[in-house]
Amino acid sequence: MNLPFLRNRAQDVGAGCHAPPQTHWAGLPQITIVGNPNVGKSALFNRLTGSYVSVSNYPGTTVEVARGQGTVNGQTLSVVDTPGLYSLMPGSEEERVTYSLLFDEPSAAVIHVVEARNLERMLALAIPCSAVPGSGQFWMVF
Ligand SMILES: Nc1nc2c(ncn2[C@@H]2O[C@H](COP(=O)(O)OP(=O)(O)OP(=O)(O)O)[C@@H](O)[C@H]2O)c(=O)[nH]1
Ligand SMILES: [Mg+2]
Repeated sequence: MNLPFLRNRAQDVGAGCHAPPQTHWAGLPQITIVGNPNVGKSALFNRLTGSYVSVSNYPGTTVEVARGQGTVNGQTLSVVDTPGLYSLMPGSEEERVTYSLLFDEPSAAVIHVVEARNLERMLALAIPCSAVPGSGQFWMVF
């Protein structure tokens, strides 16, 4: 995962790499990380925030929202990691958590993490996620 335009806040301010990521960073523009289960959302979250949430090669690792703070192009942002989902028609509790967050908390940017090997399956989520009402930019990260 190569994101040269992103700087880790841990490098900026010396935040602890194991700081709990649950604080709500009220008032900051929010970027919300979404995608299918097991595609690397939490790995990206950890990279952006310098926090640590569980990463494992097993779908359904993240079952609740994690929040942290990161810096993108010099701007401090609230970064949110979400449970994986297959569609915006929630069928499980984890999917409902992500669905509610997307619609209840408009994001400055939604980051859709996709696995390049399974693009066709991943892209089914891209169109609805890029069109969430109230959200700003839509980025896709491979
Ligand atoms: N090859 C490769 N593997 C990665 C990358 N990022 C994460 N992984 C691996 O992908 C697996 C899933 O990573 P997670 O970050 O837990 O994925 P997730 O999307 O948060 O998964 P859920 O919380 O279960 O939805 C782990 O085994 C990671 O080590 C990447 O950029 N490249
Ligand atoms: Mg996860």
